[in-house]
Amino acid sequence: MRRTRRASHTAPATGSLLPMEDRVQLAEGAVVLRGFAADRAPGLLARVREIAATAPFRHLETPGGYRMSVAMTNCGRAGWVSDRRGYRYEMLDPLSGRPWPPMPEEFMDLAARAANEAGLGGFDPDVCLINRYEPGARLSLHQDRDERQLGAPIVSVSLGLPATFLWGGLRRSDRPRRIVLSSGDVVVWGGPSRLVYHGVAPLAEGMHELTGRCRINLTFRQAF
Ligand code: MD3
Ligand code: FE
Repeated sequence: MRRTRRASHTAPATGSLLPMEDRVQLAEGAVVLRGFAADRAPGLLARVREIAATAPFRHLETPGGYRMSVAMTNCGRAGWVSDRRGYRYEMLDPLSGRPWPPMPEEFMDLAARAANEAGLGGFDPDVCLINRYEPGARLSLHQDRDERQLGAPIVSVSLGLPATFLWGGLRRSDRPRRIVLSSGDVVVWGGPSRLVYHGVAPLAEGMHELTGRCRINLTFRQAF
């Protein structure tokens, strides 16, 4: 049933400057803001490069012993990590033993404005997980439930090469819908959509003027 429902357009929150056709409601609590971060993309990517100079992108190991094809780093109060012992948030970067780089002002500002635009005020993320996809990299279906604040939304920002996002239901067996996310697209996942299974199909080969041969995804979370 869920997967046959069509995306619809919703009325913007008061004060919205976003045209109606650029706001697509996928489900209750899940809103795509097409191009919301497009004009800010170069600045955001400059901050990503600075973060990665201190906390480099790395391919984490899953608890089952596989190397993730997506490379990851973090900024903010803590960072999401995976290794043979499991998934968790860590205050210190295991590579350096030092705190993760602080969350840049531009990141906080964008995440809060996007949540507001989706009608969810008061979003106060403390973690930003940064994913880097090169052609072939993928993320298999999963739920994000390592955060203590499951009532808070997750805000995701896509930069660089487009990706096919897989968006399932509350059970792993629910067949996912496919949605292309392009550079500058922002998605807010809150309410009942917060715990849906989701993933990313293998990234197609390509070249983007801002990132070259890769896609960067920022996910803002309230983990504590
Ligand atoms: C829906 N990242 O980092 S962003 C992740 O494109 C992750 O890198 C993907 O899934 C990426 O965990 C997808 C969109 C997204 C992120 C988190 C969600 C959708 C979500 C959490 C709950 C529901
Ligand atoms: Fe996720």
